[in-house]
Amino acid sequence: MGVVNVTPDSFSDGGRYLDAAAAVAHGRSLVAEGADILDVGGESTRPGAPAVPENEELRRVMPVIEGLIASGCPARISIDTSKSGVAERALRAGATLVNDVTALRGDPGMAGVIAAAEAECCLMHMLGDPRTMQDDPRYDDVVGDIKAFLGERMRFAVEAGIALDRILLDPGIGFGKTVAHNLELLARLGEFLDLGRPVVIGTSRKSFLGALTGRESPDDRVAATVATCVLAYERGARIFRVHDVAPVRDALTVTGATVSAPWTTRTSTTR
Ligand code: HH2
Repeated sequence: MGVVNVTPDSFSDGGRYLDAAAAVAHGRSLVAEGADILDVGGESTRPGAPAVPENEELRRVMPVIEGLIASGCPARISIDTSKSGVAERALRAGATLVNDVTALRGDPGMAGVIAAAEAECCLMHMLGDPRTMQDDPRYDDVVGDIKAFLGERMRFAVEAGIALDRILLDPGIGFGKTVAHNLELLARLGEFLDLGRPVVIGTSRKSFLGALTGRESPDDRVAATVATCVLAYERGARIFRVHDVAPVRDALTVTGATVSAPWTTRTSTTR
């Protein structure tokens, strides 16, 4: 899943693709690099980010979604929003997935919009909201607490009419988590497979990678991002929300081939 941020203030690429034509070209280049899904977003969720009014979010994302569809983009289009009005317009224009970082808690109309369109949805865990989430986040057991949360959100979504097989789950790396929380989530990511739905993981260029490597610029965290994606793949994640598609695609191609390699090359002498 390649990230197409149409925002002035996203933490790693804010302001780079504000112009719709530049964002469409960027999306197309991510598809050329191997993205199967493009996640188009018009509101930053970085810690402390200001809320964006609906009309402004629509003004940012709609020309990009329409431009991608008009250009015959072969990737699925995801709309990264927590507003039902934005999701509805995006789905009508051809998006097929709603990536809601509030997991259907932000807007009471969201679940109904997704259900009516028979769209897919990604339910992500966040502690609090982007303004407060990094203020001393605490858990009894970070994996157990988030699993329980995602299970409850999944039941809510199904009761609202969203088919179970349209639901994706994301533990929300960086959304109300310390560095230690993020590392434990990655190390124990396989436990989320118990919930029975595909696991999405979004580590791309995030600040915990900067804290670990000393890389201050998000642009310099690509190798660290690749390492987390390889690890997450090995733990069972299958959708990787990233800014740098080509290196992650190569790394996952090799990881996937290795993990699923048949052991037919063994001979009695090498055993
Ligand atoms: N992370 C970001 C935004 N949306 N969605 C999901 N499902 N999972 C994530 O981990 C996730 C997400 C933050 O990254 P980015 O879009 O680059 O930054 P910003 O929110 O500042 O636009």
